[in-house]
Amino acid sequence: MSDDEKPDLIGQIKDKLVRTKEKGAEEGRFITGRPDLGHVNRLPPGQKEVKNWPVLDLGAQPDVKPEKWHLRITGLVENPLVWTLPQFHALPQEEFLSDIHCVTAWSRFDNHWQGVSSKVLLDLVKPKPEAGHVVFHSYDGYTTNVKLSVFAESNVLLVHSWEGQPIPREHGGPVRVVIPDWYFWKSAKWVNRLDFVAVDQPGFWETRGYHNEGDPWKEERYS
Ligand SMILES: Nc1nc2c(c(=O)[nH]1)N[C@H]1C(S)=C(S)[C@@H](COP(=O)(O)O)O[C@H]1N2
Ligand SMILES: [Mo]
Repeated sequence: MSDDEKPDLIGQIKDKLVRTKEKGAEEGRFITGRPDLGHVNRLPPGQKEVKNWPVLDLGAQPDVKPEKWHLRITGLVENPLVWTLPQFHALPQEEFLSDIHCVTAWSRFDNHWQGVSSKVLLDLVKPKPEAGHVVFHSYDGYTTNVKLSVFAESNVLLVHSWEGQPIPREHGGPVRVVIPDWYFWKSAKWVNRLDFVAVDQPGFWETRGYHNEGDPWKEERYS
């Protein structure tokens, strides 16, 4: 290749760089967690980035057959309901990229989730004014609690897919919760009931020494 065929090389590289940054900006629309921190520091204090996805749970991974799965919404709501998996898939779907921060000090960036947003759920069930907290109940007996305001964040999803594939059983399939702004113990796997309550009910780990909230940026690990 002669030199006059290359004068555009820098231009091409610049174009590519711009396209990459544009793509990043587009993808950034899906990162509603902390976009402001996206490129500055996405690793909360005391965390290490991992590329794999560790499995953590109480040891028993329930085998919830898709045709048996259901989600019940109970407690202080105008419209209590039960969803089967086909009904859940028929709801408006959303995709998000978000980071996982586990209290055991690993973080995994840019997980691509698909599922139903908490907003869609809240619009349908309509929490009563007294409802201040949500307690997640799972098929393995696990429970965890968040304030209703935390559940209502726009990046909170009930997910059925990760990286375009159904969530594997060990990671909480058919459906798990993802609350990206909190440590991952708040993201219930194998979820089967959301209970809206007036008085906070600390869950499995919250009654065993974990913090009641769990903001990784404040290192709310243990209480
Ligand atoms: N149902 C259920 N959900 C759960 C747990 C559990 O034991 N049971 N463990 C929690 C904890 S402590 C963590 S760190 C994450 C781990 O999710 P992962 O195994 O998909 O990484 O799930 C959370 N959700
Ligand atoms: Mo955890």
